This record gives sequence, structure tokens and C-alpha cells, in this order.
Amino acid sequence: MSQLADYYRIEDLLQPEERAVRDTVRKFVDREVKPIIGEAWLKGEFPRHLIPKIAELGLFGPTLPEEYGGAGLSPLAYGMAMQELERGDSGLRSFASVQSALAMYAIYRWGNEDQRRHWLPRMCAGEVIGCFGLTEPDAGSDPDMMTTKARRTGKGWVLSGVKRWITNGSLANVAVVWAKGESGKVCGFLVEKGQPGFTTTDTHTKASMRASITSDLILDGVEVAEDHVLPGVKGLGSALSCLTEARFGIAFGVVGAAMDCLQEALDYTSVRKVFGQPLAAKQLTQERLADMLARVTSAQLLAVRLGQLKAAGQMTYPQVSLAKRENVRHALEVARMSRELLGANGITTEYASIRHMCNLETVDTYEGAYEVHTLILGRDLTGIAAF
Ligand code: TGC
Repeated sequence: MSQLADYYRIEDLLQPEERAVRDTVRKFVDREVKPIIGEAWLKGEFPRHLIPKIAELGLFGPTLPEEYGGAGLSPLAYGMAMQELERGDSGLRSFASVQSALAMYAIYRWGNEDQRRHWLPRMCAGEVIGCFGLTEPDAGSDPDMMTTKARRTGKGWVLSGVKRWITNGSLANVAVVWAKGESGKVCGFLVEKGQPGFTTTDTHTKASMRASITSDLILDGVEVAEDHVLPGVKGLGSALSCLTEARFGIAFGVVGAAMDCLQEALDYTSVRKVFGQPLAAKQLTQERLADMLARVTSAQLLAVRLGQLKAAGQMTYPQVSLAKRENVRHALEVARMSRELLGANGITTEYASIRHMCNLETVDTYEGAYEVHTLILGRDLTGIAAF
């Protein structure tokens, strides 16, 4: 990797284990992902054959303790893994981060010991895939508006409602589903694939995240036993705490997409000639390349400092909002500039930039849209909620 991808020597801020994780995932992405991902994206297919390989790399629940199948990795090691996966494609990173930071984290944080021991080792091994059902057709930025209901019965609970925009939905063996009980309190449930009343449908009209599965979860009177309730859940805040974990991974992941775009623009403009010179020799090109480099470097520094704060137990969720908000916008701008520098070639998926650019539109919107993070920061600064 050229000096450009590490202009401020982020390398020096990483422990040997964190560098090793980054390098291993980088090699995997170069060897197994980059050659196939453009075509998979065009076909609208998630490359399922990579699941066992990602599991082998230990990227499902890597920060969890070893007793549950995890590797006890540091937040920075996890972040580096997300960065490298998203250098391949945002869909691949989404797949891994929904599995780890949303589904597995929810079970780890809000489940009981039996649930942890039952689910987590198989999820680490990639034998069980999870998804996270919070968002609904009419409840996105304001999840408290959810209409999915959980009704108590003599035997357990009955769930009814629809969840939308669920990554891994139809692929998942287990869905973490958030629903309101009769008192209006948000509760968390584990719903298994194939349970009577539980179906999924995939969204096929996406012009973004095409190498990723996005589904509706339809819950039509699904009976859930008491041992499938997450007993630690304290209301909506428990669901939001999982989003913090996922947003943390996004803040790192998008840096990878931006790094890939910068490298692609540099490679292309160095060889492509215009008016007798390489494009890279033109001042307008250099201004853009410098802007891209500044954005990549700013994003890297924000992410790494966030990782250090998390490792020290000092990270707050508004800090995560700031990094998610800024880094996705930096990455999106870098992808747009790279696409533009590639001219007509930049509109094809022969090059990665347009794929990253389209994917990043989703990343800007999901896990808290740009505007939601703006208002989380506004509330933190002023003490006034302006949602
Ligand atoms: P609010 O009063 O702010 O909070 C309620 C309680 O939750 C706590 N809390 C958080 N805790 C940890 N992490 C966070 N990010 C938290 N945000 C809030 C908060 O401290 C409070 O605790 P307590 O003890 O005081 O009760 O609740 P609100 O309803 O006013 O929320 C405001 C807002 C806008 C911040 C929140 O609703 C929000 O973050 N909205 C965005 C939701 C979002 O990101 N949705 C996208 C999810 S993606 C999806 O569902 C698909 S799964 C992913 C995939 O499949 O790709």
C-alpha cells in the first residue's frame, strides 16, 4: 500500500496485533473480493461463498471473549478489519458488521448466559447468520414510532409487524426483533428462520449496496417462547446501544472505501493522457487529489482516536455520531471526486469508484442518517433536543 493510504503514519498508532489483522484482511480482500465484487454488484448478488472464509478470518464477533468463540480483539483491530472489508465493498462490511455489531452484540449485551452460549459460538463460526430488525416502513430515524407489537400469552409472546431495510434479512437464521409490549416498552426477541408466521422478502430495486441482501421481515402472529426474549433489554435505549456499536464500525469502514477511491484516481490519472500530458500533471487534478488525501487522512485520524477512546472505556455515543457523520461524508466526497476524475470510464463498474459512491449513499442514510447525527450533536452541545 502506498504512502498515500497512510499519510500521517496511522501505522505507528497501531499495536502489532492490530496491524496483523489489517494486513490479513487486506490480503483476503485483494485476493478474494476485488476480482469478483464488481460483477456480483452488477448482478445484485451477495457473494455467499465468502461467508466461511470471513468466519475463518475470525471476523464475526472478533471483539467478544474467547469463551463465546470470539478473539477478544481490541476496538482498533475490529476497526481495521472493517476498513479493509469496505475497501472491497460496503456490502461486505455491512454483512459482517450486522452479524457482529448488531445481532451478536445484542445477544451478548442484552441476552442471558444460556442465550450467549447457545448462539454466539455458532455465529462466530459463521454457521448461524443474524440480522437486526429495528427499522420499519414508517419508522426509520424515529424508531420509537415502531408499530410492531409483542403481545403476552400464557406460553410466551406473539409478534406482529413488518421490519424494513434489514441487511442479511432473508439469509439470516436468527433475527433480533424489536417490538413494543402492551405497556409501550420496547422489548427484544430472537426469531428463528422458518418459524410459523415469519417470512422475508428481498428488495430488488436498489441502485446502491447491490452486493448485499436487504429484506423486509414480516411477522404475522409469530409465537416466541420465553427463552427467546432478551431479558436484559431496558427499552429503546438497548436497541440504540447496538446501533452505537455498528456506527463505530462504519466510521472505520468508510475510510477503506475512500482509500480505495483515492488509490484508483491516482493510478488512473497517472497514466491517462489529456492534451499531451497525464491527467495527474494538471493543476485541477492535483487540487482534487489533494482534497481527497486531506479527507482520507482526516477520516483516518477521527476513526483511530475513536478507537482509542473506546478501548479506554471513554467513548460516548455522540462522539460516535460525529465520526459516523463526518467520515461517511468524507468518503462520499472522495468517491464522487474519483468517479469524476475517471471521466467516462468512471461510470462503469470496471472501476470501483462508482460502486463505492453508490454504496456510500446508503451508508450516509442508514444507521442514523447524516441529519440524525447532526441533531444528536446539536443536542449534546446545547442540551436541547431539536429532532
Ligand atoms: P433518547 O431519549 O435520545 O434515548 C433513549 C435512551 O437511549 C439512550 N441512547 C443511546 N444509548 C446508546 N447509544 C445510542 N446511540 C443512544 N441513543 C440514545 C439514551 O441515553 C436514553 O437512555 P435513558 O437511560 O436516558 O433512557 O431517544 P429518542 O427516541 O429521543 O432518540 C433520538 C434519536 C434520534 C437519537 C434516536 O432515535 C436515533 O438514534 N435514531 C436513529 C435511528 C437509526 O439509526 N436507525 C437506523 C437503524 S438501521 C436498521 O434498523 C436496519 S438494521 C441495520 C441493517 O440491517 O443494515
